[in-house]
Amino acid sequence: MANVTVIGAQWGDEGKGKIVDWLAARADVVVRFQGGHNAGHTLVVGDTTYKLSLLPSGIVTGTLSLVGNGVVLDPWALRDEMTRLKAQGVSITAANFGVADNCPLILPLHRDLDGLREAAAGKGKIGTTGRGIGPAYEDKVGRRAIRVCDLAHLDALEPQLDRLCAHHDALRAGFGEPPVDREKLIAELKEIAPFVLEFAQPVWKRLRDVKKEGAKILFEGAQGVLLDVDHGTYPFVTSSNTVSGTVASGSGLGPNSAGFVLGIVKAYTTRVGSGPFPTELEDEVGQRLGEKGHEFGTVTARKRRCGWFDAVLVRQSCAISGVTGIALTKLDVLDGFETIKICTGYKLRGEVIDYLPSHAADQAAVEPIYEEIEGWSDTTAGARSWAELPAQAIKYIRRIEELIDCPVASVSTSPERDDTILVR
Ligand code: 2SA
Ligand code: MG
Repeated sequence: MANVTVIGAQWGDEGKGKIVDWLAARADVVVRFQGGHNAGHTLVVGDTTYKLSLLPSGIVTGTLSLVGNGVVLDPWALRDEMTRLKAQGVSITAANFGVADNCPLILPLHRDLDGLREAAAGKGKIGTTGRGIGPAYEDKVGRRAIRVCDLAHLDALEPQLDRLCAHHDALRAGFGEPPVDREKLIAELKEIAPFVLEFAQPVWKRLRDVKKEGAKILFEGAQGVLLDVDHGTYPFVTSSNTVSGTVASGSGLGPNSAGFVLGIVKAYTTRVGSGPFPTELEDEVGQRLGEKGHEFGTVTARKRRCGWFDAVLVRQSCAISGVTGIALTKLDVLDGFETIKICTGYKLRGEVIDYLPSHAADQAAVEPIYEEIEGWSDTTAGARSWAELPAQAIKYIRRIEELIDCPVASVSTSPERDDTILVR
């Protein structure tokens, strides 16, 4: 296996966790390159379920796991997650885990602001995970962030705190909130600093070194292409670039390191949070998909919105992210449907289009054009070879492949690690 980049090709929750876990066992290093603890990756290994938000999935298999500079890091959330995983028997040490020392930190004031804004936005809210992700990225780009490396220089933090607090105090005042409690913030940073610094390092350099030794690198994306801050359903997006191109800037290796770009694609569509969703089903069919697919957020336990497979969106995601092949997941959720619909195009004010337009109003106005195919009554759950799949299920997969203009590299038929069909 060469290097592999795993990204979500829909709105996240495509089942990346399972695929990444499977690939991690065959990689030497697993790297997170964007997002933060808004991600929710569920790994099922035997009888044990691991829920990861910030830690790269490689940690469960003991593979070297690195958090790249493109991530925004909440050190308290990191400590909690580590404590939880260690209690499940996972070993996490400075030998198998590292964080980039140029990672911006998510501070309590970021979480405050995320919550205040969402509460004030009412119906116009984004539906964020409330983890402070957006405000932390804003401060990074606004050159006011406190970064991991600053934790080793807390005595020299005053000028930075001035800039940071001037900005946040003004925003907080707008919400009728008191200014940032600087003393408290410094005390909290002092308390957490030794924990984070144990793992801090120039990750770009670590990667360069392991690359020289011929290490196979797995880049683990979070969320999905449709949540990308540039290419997604703006403004209903996350605040990072979720596309494969971020591998380079978010980890410090060049763009030629991405290797095989694997797009994870769910056999239907889900979305959590607000924003346009052309194939959304607000009827009993959507309900059935949600129940069969256990569609609840890993991090926030929010109910996910469900709908038919949208080939227009996935084709677009695959193109934007240079996807080499897709991993189709949760096929078994479609077992037993008499007919299954696939969205092949949109109608926008009477005109047929084959892509998702950029403007939010147009995205909300597109009407899906469906193609209907016969379903299958046999179960695909647990299938591990093509031979075990009903003919109609194979037809469905082949049709998806055709419509999205990208080959299917694997099909996943249950949350279990080994219930996977590799397509050669
Ligand atoms: P944020 O918190 O600023 O990143 O939220 C902005 C939008 O991005 C969406 N988003 C997600 N969508 C799906 N899954 C995500 N991760 C968790 C999971 C979510 C959870 O895997 O289950 O547990 O609820 C994720 N993270 C961010 C979010 O819904 C907003 O639409
Ligand atoms: Mg998820």
